[in-house]
Amino acid sequence: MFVRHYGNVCARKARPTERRLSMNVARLVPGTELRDGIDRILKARTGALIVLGYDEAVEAICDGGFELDVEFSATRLRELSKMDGAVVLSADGSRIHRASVHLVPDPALPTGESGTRHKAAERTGRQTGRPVIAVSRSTGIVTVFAGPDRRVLQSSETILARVNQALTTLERYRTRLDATVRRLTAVELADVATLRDVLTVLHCLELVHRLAREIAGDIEELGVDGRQVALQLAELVGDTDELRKLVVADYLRGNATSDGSARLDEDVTAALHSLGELPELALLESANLAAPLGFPATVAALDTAVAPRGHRVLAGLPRVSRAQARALVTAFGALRALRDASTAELAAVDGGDAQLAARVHAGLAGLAAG
Ligand code: 3AT
Ligand code: 3AT
Ligand code: MN
Repeated sequence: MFVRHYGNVCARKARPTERRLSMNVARLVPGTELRDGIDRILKARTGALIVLGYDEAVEAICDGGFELDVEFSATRLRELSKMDGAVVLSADGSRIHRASVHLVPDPALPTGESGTRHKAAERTGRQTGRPVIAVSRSTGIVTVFAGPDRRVLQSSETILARVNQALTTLERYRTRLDATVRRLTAVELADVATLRDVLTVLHCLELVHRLAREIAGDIEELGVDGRQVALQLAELVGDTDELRKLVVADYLRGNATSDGSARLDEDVTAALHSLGELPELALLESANLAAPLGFPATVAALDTAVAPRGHRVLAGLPRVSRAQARALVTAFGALRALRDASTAELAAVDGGDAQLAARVHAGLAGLAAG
């Protein structure tokens, strides 16, 4: 049974702690003053220890140094980092509070670091929960510590290389998706769609969706350096999020969803959520995508004949609004019925009129003709 297989895979699903630091990294992306300051420190090869936030918990472990309370600037940070010790900034990085501080965190706190700067950074991050940035003088590696998390800040070149590779993969997924969608339309109009056809499309959509989300995370980290790739991502993703909803709305099986009722939106959202929860490995077996749609997750069920409600095909027709498409699906219940309807029957639908009926009629006939 797939269910057991799925359960096993589930246990292995783990999010690396790296991702959880994204909030803090937002202040450090290229284009921000703080990142500019870090880049200058890297060029000057002085190394640095920077605490983001000056509250009682931080103050309690600050020894010596001097108070500044001046506005932050990249050059000031660089000059202050030439001295021994840490620089303490406000939480938003807009002010420099203290410099040349010796940090004295609880030595009992665990640390996997060996150098004194990095030990102090990790322990200070743990003790205060504040992000602490260690710029290594010897290796040029920038590490951010916060609470139990640790993350290495990557250069834009490194991230861009990864993003570009992922975009190439996404392009491949997208090409395959488009082909499977065309095939789905063809079998839908020929009344020969099977669950397999639907799941093949959903599988491609899920791959696109997941990879796109991963890329988006990287792009966020690129700050101003990510503008170009952000455009590329948007173009490749296109309207696939809408497409996911439409495919699920077309085939979701359940009592409340046989028409275009308001409950459908909730049920579609829930189904998409379940799809999103499937572990990466479960996606390899299309049958595993059946359960969120309300079908049995078995290989045998893949050959089940299915018929779409018509949401997706109607959405693809020119000048048919969402509301009109909804009303049509509610009235006819299935794409087949819509296609067999006369223009007079189509026009009689809520919010419909002769022009809309003619457009839908001609549109469906055109699609069926290929
Ligand atoms: P220099 O005059 O720069 O040699 P300093 O007193 O300014 O000495 P630094 O803060 O520059 O000292 O630290 C230099 C190195 O000394 C860094 C670290 O490897 C070592 N060090 C500093 N404090 C400790 C300590 N508490 N335990 C072990 N090693 C330490
Ligand atoms: P590098 O990779 O060499 O930059 P590290 O972790 O090996 O860092 P070091 O022992 O070489 O650290 O110390 C380098 C400097 O870090 C010395 C001092 O300016 C600063 N530093 C070390 N410990 C502290 C501390 N507890 N508070 C403030 N500054 C510190
Ligand atoms: Mn060192």
